[in-house]
Amino acid sequence: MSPRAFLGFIARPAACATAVALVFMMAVAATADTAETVEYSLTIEEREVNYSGRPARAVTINGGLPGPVLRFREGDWARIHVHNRLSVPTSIHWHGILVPPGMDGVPYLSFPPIAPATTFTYEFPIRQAGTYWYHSHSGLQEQRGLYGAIVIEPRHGHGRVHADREYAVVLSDWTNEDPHAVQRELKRGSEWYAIEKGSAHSLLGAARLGMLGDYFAGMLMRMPPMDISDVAYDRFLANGRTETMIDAKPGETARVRIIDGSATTYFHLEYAGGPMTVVSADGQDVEPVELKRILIGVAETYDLLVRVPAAGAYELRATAHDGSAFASIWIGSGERHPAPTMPRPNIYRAMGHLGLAQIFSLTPAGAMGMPDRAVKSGKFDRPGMTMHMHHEAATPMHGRQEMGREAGKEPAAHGEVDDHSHRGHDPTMQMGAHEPSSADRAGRIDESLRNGRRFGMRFGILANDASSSDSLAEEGGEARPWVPYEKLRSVHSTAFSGGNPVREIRLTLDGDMERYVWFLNNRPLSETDHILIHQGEIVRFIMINRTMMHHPMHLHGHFFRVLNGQGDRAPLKHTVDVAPMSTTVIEFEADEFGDWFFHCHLLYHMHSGMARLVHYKGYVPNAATTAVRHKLYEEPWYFHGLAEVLSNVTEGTVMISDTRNIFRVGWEAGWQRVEETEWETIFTWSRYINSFFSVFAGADFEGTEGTMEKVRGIFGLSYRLPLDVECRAWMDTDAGGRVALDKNLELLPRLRLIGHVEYDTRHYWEGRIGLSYMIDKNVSFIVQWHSNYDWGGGLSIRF
Ligand SMILES: [Cu+2]
Repeated sequence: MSPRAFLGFIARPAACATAVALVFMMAVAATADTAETVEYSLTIEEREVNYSGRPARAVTINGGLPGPVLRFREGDWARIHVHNRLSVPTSIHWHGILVPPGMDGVPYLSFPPIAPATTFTYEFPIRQAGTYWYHSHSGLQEQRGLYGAIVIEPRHGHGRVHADREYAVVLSDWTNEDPHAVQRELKRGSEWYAIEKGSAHSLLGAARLGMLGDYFAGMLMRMPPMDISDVAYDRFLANGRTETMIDAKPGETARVRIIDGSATTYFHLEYAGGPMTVVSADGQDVEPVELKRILIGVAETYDLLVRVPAAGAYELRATAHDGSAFASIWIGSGERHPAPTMPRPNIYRAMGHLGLAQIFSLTPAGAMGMPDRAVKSGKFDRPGMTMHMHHEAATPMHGRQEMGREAGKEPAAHGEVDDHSHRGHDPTMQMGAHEPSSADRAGRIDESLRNGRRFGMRFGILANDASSSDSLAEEGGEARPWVPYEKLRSVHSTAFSGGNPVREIRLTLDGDMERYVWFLNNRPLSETDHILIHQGEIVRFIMINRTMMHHPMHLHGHFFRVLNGQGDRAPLKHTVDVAPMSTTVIEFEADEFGDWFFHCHLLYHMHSGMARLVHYKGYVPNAATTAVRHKLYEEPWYFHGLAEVLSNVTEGTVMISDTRNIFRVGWEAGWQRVEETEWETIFTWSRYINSFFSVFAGADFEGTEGTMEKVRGIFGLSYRLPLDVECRAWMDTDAGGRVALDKNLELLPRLRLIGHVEYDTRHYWEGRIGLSYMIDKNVSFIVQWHSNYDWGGGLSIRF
């Protein structure tokens, strides 16, 4: 071990020490210049871990989660041997590191993945300094722990700012569930995670906040209920622990390199010992800026200077963006001083502007107020908010308006901010009015608050509703700030030298929370070829988010300028948050010839289609990669079903689906108040067009007892009407037809009203209405009146 590497080793936080001790690290004096070859050996294998009192399987690197901190100096030559001891292929991507395209680690795109029981050696020059990280790009391994920090010292000296010590901290989210089960749960459109993490929506919840207007406006416009994140987690981790210690000396200045290595979680950071000074973002130096609260997006990094207080341990708290739980980094030692509790997000606030055009729009994009033709005309190309926002959330607009000018666009027509003055006086909305205490006087933190699923066990009527928190605040306001991009200013000019042709690429970010499909320009990766760019041109991506979620968009192999109102000093980043219903513009010089991935860094979004291949014209990957390239575009099929078994009737569906195709078998059979059991089975193949609209064809079988009486071919369509009423209409081969309407209404987080009515041209009206109460993830209790079979009760089982 070289002296430099050894110093790096001892300065590391204790949490990593064991993992690091296992690293076989060797620095060899290289022949040319002073460049050194720095060699690491990383072994990937499964291990049992226990974060919540229950054992679970993790994927570890050299036995650790996270893996060891990889340290280099700018100008080094990196040689990293990756041994795969899993039973499935793996890969490691060096996030934010400028590497040759074949070393980037994206399976089927950069290289064939690393097969089980084999070793792949990555080699590349270190061309930069700063804080970065690495993670698996195979399957969902990143969710299981396959990630770690990279720290690169500048070639000369110790950088621009002084710090007595430095620490790398990888934040992450942990679930005991198999991540594939998580993805499947998301695909079946379950509300269970929202209940578990206390962010469910309901009619009574809206009423309690005096926000029924927003609730029904959202429903009228068919807006999906807003949520900050998709998954409920068991724990949030800092360097693989719920609490990690930084044992700095009193009065010192510590440089904390924060890396958000989560699969899906943004964090709010706040330090009990005072404001934090951001000195670097995504590894690139920025002019120091002091901030009290910072929102960090998935896959981003920030270097923060914090002062170690004269006495005591002060908490640097990383609170999950959805407010469900947090991880703690204690700085210093002695008496503990916890950071304040963040107010939870008020996700009842409707984001759109209620208008007739939106209510009666035919497409989801139109209902969001951002129809395709308006997007194509360039109406949403300026960075910043695209929609009418409520006043609290509009604060960052000032900075963002400037951006419009910078990008050569018209300044924003100032958002006609709705005043909705009656709302501002709701006591529950006062930010930080009284922050519930998460710690007692001795600084002990209630351990249960670290469990992001704790609301799943609460059965009080509003216990798991988004309105149930003691303190709520608007997104983007002072209490719950958005990402701090407006304040980031590069230490040097990042302007391009000029004269190069500019290529503008407009990308809408689209999605459907219910089917859990995520798109760029309304298409998943599997339906696309690539984004073509040319060496030497300036490429500008205009990203227009038409969803209610944040998407951390990451471009491999490049740094891009984020047009944030800082002109020539626009910061350079590798990952950028695109806020809900807003536009973010980035630009870069195409000088890294190759094929590169561009995707949302929310793991389950990427795997549901929100990704593209960016291809330099003329680039040809090696033969082994070309041979497997088609696998990049493969998509999995998901199977799930629902069976209702009541005392008078049984109904259900079983389906298998990919992004566009849904094969479904549905049945209904009733026996109460009729002489013989009547049954119907319907087979359909649906083609999904968008979240409102799909078309289908299939066959309808009807009979009584053991006799089949009718078989008809059917074809029709499904459409979502305003107020979220699902309409299904079909014609059949006997010249008949049927129209059915379905409506669900969440009265309480666990209790929903279910209604169904249908008319068949041949013989009948049929209807049912009832209540369904969600007991857990897979079981609900149902009481229902059916027009043919009268009252009944029973269970609904999801599988
Ligand atoms: Cu996303």
